[in-house]
Amino acid sequence: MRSPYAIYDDDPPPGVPVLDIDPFETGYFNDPYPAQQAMRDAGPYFWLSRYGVGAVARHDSVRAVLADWRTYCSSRGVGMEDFERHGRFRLRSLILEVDPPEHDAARRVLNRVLSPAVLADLRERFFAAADTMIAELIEHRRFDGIADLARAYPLRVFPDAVGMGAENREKLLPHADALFNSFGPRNALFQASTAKVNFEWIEAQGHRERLAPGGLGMMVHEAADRGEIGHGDAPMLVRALLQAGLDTTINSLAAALHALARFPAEFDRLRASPDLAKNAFEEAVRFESPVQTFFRTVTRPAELGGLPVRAGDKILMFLGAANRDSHAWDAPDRYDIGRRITHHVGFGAGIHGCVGRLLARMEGEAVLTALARRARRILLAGEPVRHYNNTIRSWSSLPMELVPA
Ligand code: HEM
Ligand code: OVM
Repeated sequence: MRSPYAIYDDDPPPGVPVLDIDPFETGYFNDPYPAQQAMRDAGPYFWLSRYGVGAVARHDSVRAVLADWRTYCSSRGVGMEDFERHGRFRLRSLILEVDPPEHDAARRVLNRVLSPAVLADLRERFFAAADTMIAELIEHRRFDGIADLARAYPLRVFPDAVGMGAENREKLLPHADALFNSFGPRNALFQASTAKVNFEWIEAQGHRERLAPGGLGMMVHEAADRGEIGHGDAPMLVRALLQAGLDTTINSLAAALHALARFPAEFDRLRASPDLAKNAFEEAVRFESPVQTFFRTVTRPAELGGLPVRAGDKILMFLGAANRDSHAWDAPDRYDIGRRITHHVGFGAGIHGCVGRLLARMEGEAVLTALARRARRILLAGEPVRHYNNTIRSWSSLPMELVPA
């Protein structure tokens, strides 16, 4: 069956298995795991007939696509739409939606702006804010893991780190929701979320006069002063930080809280060794894969696991399915904070692999370290409520209780 939101009607190349799964509807979001197993079982490459696009879900296939940017490009968009055939939803990202050589300069600048040396200066503030927030929540005992922690903590530290003005920070959230919906089909989720936002607002937040001195945003402008990127490019790279840096960390913190509550033995391990906080966060990114999918566009004929790949086709990469592939992990459906997880693809991989991952990990380490020190138990105190998004695996509510240590 074709989706009413399909924008391609191509048949698959010969021999490529066909699946009738819709990975952008609420039934899938509620429980994607059986469908992800079927996708991995189908083969190294398969076709999603509802949308007329190719897809990869096995760990080795997803890594192969991520590693080969010449064949699987980003410059025609990393959502379902092909920039060469369709209108564009917003101004092109100068880092996410470009290939080398255009990608190189922007990436070099953001690598430096989000480098260990820069983040070291933010570390104390990030850890102090997390500790204060957890101490307050423990006094309340019961709270909402999303509104009061997973969302509140990044909103407290991240816009400050970028140097954004004090007003309207919460407006970043509906903008991120709309953007991450826009990578999928133009379905009801997309329509409802984009009706609420105006992308000129977030573009304006990247302008120099809005940014505080010493922040990550101003560092992007200073790189333009040194000629490393054009002056016109700086606001757009600040936009990239604001668009990519909040919803992702919110939902990975949510994933970590949910997993630690569901796997109490893992929380006990974390309490016994708070230095596992960093790995516990990383494992939550593997386990839940807050960024579930991105597309690529095929630039030239190729093959994946012996199956033919046709130039011009779109390919959907299931990062979440790859992160639970039993060929890559022992007991992939187990949240295990001691696991060696260097090969997960929750942050992508290759030239577009997440440039903000050190900052994300610092937030995760700060929150989980504070929890490990101050809480004896972390419990679900009610039914979690999902928030649906075409790209992000998300919660709108996570009722929790913290028992003091
Ligand atoms: C790229 C996930 C946090 C900024 C990516 C990609 C993924 C990802 C999967 C690859 C996109 C692709 O291959 O097309 C995540 C997750 C995060 C996170 C799961 C939180 C746990 C952040 C933060 C920032 C950020 C905090 C900014 C401070 C970016 C940017 C790119 C990117 C700018 C594009 C990089 C490029 O194209 O070279 N992220 N991200 N991300 N991320 Fe993150
Ligand atoms: C960007 C951007 C936006 C959203 C996500 C992202 C995960 C990058 O505007 O460059 O990477």
